[in-house]
Amino acid sequence: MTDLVRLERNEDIGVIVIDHPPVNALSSAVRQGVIDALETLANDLTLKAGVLTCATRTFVAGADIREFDNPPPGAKTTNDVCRALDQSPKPVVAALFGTALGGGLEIALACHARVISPDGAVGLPEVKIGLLPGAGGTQRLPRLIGALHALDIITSGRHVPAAEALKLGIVDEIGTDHRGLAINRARAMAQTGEMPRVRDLAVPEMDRAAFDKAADAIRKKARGAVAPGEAAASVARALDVPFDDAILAESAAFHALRTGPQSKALRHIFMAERAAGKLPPGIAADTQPWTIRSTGVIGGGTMGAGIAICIADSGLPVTLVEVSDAAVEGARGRIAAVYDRQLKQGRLSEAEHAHRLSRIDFATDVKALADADLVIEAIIENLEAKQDLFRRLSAVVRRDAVLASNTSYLNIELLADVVDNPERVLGLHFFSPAHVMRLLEIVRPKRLAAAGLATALALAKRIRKQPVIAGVCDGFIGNRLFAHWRLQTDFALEDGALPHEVDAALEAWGLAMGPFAVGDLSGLDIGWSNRKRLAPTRNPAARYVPIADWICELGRYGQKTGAGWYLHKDGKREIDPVVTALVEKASAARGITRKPVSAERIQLRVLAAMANEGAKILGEGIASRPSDIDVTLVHGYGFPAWRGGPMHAADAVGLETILAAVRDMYAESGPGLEPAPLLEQLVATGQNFASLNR
Ligand code: 3H9
Repeated sequence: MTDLVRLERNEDIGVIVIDHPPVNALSSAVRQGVIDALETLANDLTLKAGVLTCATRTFVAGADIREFDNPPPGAKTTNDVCRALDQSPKPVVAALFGTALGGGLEIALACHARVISPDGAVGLPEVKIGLLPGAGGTQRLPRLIGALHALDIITSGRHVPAAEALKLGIVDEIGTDHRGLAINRARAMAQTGEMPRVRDLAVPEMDRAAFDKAADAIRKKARGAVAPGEAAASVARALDVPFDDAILAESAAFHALRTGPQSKALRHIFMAERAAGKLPPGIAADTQPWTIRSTGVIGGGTMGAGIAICIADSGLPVTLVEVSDAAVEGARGRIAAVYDRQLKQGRLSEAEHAHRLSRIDFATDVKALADADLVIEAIIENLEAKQDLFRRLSAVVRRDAVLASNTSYLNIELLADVVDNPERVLGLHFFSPAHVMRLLEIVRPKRLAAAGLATALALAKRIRKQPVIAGVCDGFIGNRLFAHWRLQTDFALEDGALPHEVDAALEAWGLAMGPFAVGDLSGLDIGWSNRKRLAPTRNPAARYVPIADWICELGRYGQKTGAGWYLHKDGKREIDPVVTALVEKASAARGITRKPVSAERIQLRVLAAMANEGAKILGEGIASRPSDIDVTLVHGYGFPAWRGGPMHAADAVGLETILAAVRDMYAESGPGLEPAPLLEQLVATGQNFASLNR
């Protein structure tokens, strides 16, 4: 046995305890330890049966992700652990609690029975890191609960709560004393000689056509991600191939995914998410956050209402302040609409619906926030208006109350300037819809106290957001990169592509929806006014169509008619011929012949422009590490997670290629696209962005 696994004795039952904090990941040493403990259990005549459980806060949360890049040679595999359980001469019962995930659930499925604590959950989340369950999960789960349920759990990667796990038959019993229950069950099984092995069960009868249809739908929904389709194919083998052959095929598929680019990118995002949630270098890791018990939100528009919902969902009370009774009613209606929909969809119980609504109070005077520990403003995006509000707030709230702005662009230093005690002022930039989008940019003015930053990180965790810390600049991390992304898609139109071709190129690359289709949804008129703000800065001496002209024309057309780029027919979109006609008219008026632009060029230029701006953001210290930029774009802007974010994707393409594309774009378009000094330096020294992650 290793230090990480011990065998405790409860009379005639051997309790194997994995003790590998923080989440009891199945590292090679743990796998060896469990195999050794099973051998001791088998050989010890005083022991009649075994229990497999863990110390600390959770059952095994999966294989150790940190070993995936360089697996220790010759180490025992998780399949070896499952095989040892299958071959055990004595029954072994898994005592689950916390989250039994991935390889953790797989070893539990190889046990002879499973019990779970009421607040526990199980799951096979491997697809989320670009893998499939590689230790029998795709074979044992269908045998236990049927192939259709297994397909859902494995390809969604969702956590299955204890009660559902019992209903489905993944576990045999629920109880608060999971260890005691498992010991009793193991003893009873030893007495009856009952030792059911999941591998020996036949997959329950099912409608094969329904399964194939579901598997097809999963492949289509994956948008370029390979793991869900591979996982579905592996589950299908449970229906078609003998167990041992299917296990070999599952293992081969797992290793192919593990060494492939998508899983590497998704593992990078997994680690990046956790790094982004920690205090940055230069701040003591043990800095204590201030306590947040009561909160206020000012402004009850779409953003303010969404933010209030996030806070109420987390169990904290919130007072929402609006300017008038009528505006309060508007905010109340927006919030009720969200909760009513969740109730109707069965995502909230009647009681929870009432609780959440009861946590939100409304007021029309900021004086209602006199006792708040944290206030987030979400009023109009206007510096003077926000400064005026912060001045008024400063006179009302406690001196130690945190004051946050939800601005997406404005200089938060200028808000800190107008309040008493500027060390408590910061940005909390939520994304729309705030109660859905996971990203929270925490914007850190220079004077912000370390404890203020710790408070923002603690709040993010509490309201289940993915935090990323950004410095103060126009657009912070996300919008600054996004502006470059959008600019390149506009330039692609000038170069000769049509909106649907740009959308298709980026959707083929993995984006959920191309930028013009997104504009279509938000309305061409809105797209138009945004674009005026981000007016293309292309070199006026260049030979291109000043795109703003015809975009404005289209904007006017959209405003007049409510039309977009596309016509929507039978769920399919088709470019509106008016759009093509306008583009051609604008080009002809300038004597320009439009030429096709390849999808590859659009994809490379969009990526290169983002990576270049990302390098500038790093050089200026706005982001602490490239991986923070990746997390921002993945969680706030629909960048495909399986590409690992723009900085990881740029590394994958090769920084030399990226820099060459940036130089070309700069030559054509001029200011704004200067190659970033950091990018040039990385290329010159043969390094990549990953080398800067810490
Ligand atoms: C797998 O099992 C393959 C199998 O099929 C076998 C095939 C042969 N490994 O998230 P947290 C660390 S694939 C290593 O902040 P929470 C994490 O990095 C795996 N480390 O806590 C962090 O470290 P640090 C399938 C791991 O309470 C610390 O634990 N399993 C692993 O918010 C705390 O994590 C998964 O994909 C790991 N597997 O959430 C599950 N997991 O403190 C992935 C966590 O240094 N894990 N760490 O930053 C999770 O979903 C969440 O971490 C969990 C806890 C829900 C468990």
